[in-house]
Formats: sequence, structure tokens, C-alpha cells
Amino acid sequence: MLTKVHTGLEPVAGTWWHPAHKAEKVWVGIAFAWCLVLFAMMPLWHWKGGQNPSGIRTRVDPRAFYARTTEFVKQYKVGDDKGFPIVQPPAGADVYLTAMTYQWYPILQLQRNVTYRLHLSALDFNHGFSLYPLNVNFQIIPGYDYALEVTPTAAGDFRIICNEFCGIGHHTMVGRVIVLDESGNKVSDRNDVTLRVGGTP
Ligand SMILES: [Cu+2]
Repeated sequence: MLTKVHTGLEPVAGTWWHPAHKAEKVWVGIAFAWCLVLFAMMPLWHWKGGQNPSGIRTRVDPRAFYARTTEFVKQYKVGDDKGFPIVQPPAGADVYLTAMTYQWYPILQLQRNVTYRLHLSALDFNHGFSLYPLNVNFQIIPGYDYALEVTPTAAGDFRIICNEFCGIGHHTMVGRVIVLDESGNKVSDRNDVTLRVGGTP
């Protein structure tokens, strides 16, 4: 039978209200210090790790962005693949890539160890820029021009895969980036597959 009702004002039998043991305080201190280390890692990774690139995001009308893309295609088109333009911009150029259901427009042909300013935007819905087989992922949002300073460090034929579900044909949304070597030849670097993304364009 219950003889005593605890109101919460009186401590129940136990030891929890005794002052924390010294070892416990040390562990709380260690955990807190580790929290601070992890907190500092976030900005540190941004500057040192090159993991979160500091791109410039500006607002842009999707149609205006598409107009810039078509202008860019007209200016630097060097060929086509099944009617799809292959565009080779010069070093340091502004490169435009538009994501739309269900394609990446146009095909980019870049050069190894050359720096470009890559502008990414979407015409209709949110899309995801994922450069296969590299670990590069960006959200592509209509109405925003995301500019990144990009230096391909490996030559080869890469695929852009949409990693944001955008509709029934999402799985068919595959783009292409060709990276030529310094002398403009098609080669494939199998060992050094990286893409340096970072810095402020
Ligand atoms: Cu998609």
C-alpha cells in the first residue's frame, strides 16, 4: 500500500542530489571542450577543408539565366552530341549550366587545370548537381545564380546526375562534362579524380 506521496518538493530516496563526483565533472568538462572543437570545425572546414565552397548566390530571373546560357552556347559552341550542343569556353570564362526537367544544358567541355566561373541555376524546379564519380553536390534552385570558381584537376568524361527528385523523368536527367588535358586531347585520369571547388569567384 502506498503510504507516502512524493510531491516533487521532497527529494526521493537516492543519491542523485549529492554533489557530482570529481570524475563526473572532468567528463562534463571534456564533453564541453569537445563540443567547442566540433563547433570550431564548421568554419574551419569551410576555409581549410574546401568542403563547403564559398560561392556567390545572386537572385536571377530563370528566363534571364536561360537567355545567358543560350548566349553562352552560341558564343562557344564547338560541336554537338545527338543535337545537344558541346560548348568549350576559354580560360577564366563565365560558364553557364541550366538545369531543367529533364536535362542539363549544355554539354560542357573544359580543360584540365584551367579555372572557370561556373554559374548554376534551374529553369523550373529544384534540381541537384552531382558530378559522378566525384563527391561534388550542389542544390540548384530556380531564381538563384550559384557561381563557383572551378578548376578541374582530372581529365575525363564525367556525368552530372540530378540528385533532387524533380519529376517522373528525374532518373533520366543526366548531363555531361568533358575535361580535356592541357593540349586539348581527350584522356582519362583514373588515379587523380578530383575537382577543386572553392575560393570566391
Ligand atoms: Cu531530378
